[in-house]
Amino acid sequence: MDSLAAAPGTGPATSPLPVLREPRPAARFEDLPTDRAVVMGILNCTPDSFSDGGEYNSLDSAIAYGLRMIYAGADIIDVGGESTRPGAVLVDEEEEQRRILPVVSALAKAGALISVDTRHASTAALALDAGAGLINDVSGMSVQPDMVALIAERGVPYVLMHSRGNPQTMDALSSYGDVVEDVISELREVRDKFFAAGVAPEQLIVDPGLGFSKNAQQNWTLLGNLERFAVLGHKILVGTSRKRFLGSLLSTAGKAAAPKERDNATVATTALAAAKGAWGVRVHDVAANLDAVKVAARQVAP
Ligand code: PMM
Repeated sequence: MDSLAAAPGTGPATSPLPVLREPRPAARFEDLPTDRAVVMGILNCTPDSFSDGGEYNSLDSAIAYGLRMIYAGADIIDVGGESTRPGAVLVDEEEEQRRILPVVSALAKAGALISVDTRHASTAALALDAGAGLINDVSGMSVQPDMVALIAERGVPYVLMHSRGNPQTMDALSSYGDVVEDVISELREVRDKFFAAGVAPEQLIVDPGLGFSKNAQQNWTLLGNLERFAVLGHKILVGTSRKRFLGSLLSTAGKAAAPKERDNATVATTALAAAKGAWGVRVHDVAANLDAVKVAARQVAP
């Protein structure tokens, strides 16, 4: 993805990564910190993210970038193989799996807690087999029944993000009465499908899905009312990192700020979200956002 293409350390690998001789048990969801919000680092394994000419180098670069985020303090690495940007072309499941499974496997063997950003139950199942610890699904209202069944069967944590339609149709689906109430009630509707399949409440993490079938003002309203999502009774995850609504906020002479120019504003939204009780934030710049959640934890601590 373009937002990662020029990130530090993602250039061509000069030599392959060494073989990991002593795999470690992957970190467990149960052991995540509870005294501050959790930081989920974004690892988009789409061709334009690590395009350095060679398949092998792309894989190595993705793994190396994941390791860098672990060194920077990420609690979870969120690995995705399909761009979910508005208008993005959907990829088939085989291609998605080819992109992400070696990365999931390598980072899990290095001891990382991995979530997999996928709308496909087949990819989710293979990723869990490869060592992933949770599934992050942006399908929202369009969640597939086989995904619901898989989460019930495997008993793993699952991020239920609000969205309408798919990346190609979602921008046209942003008509709400009260955006906060509507998103909460639609999340409840989908959540109940998981309950009906036997998923336990503590397995579910809800996410308002900023930028997914929402315009800029709706994103700000959702962020400003994040604490109201507590009514659902689940952990709350938020993704603001480098999103378009930050680009338009930071416009210069009518031109939106580029994705990589949105990191400082992302840190500010992270602090706001964490102070409003978010369980976790999904971000590109791990180190800076980790600082922000630490600051926010001091604001809300007794
Ligand atoms: N945003 C994107 C992708 N996956 N998952 C969750 N849970 N929440 C989000 O807000 C979210 C997501 C799109 O952002 P990207 O293109 O920068 O990855």
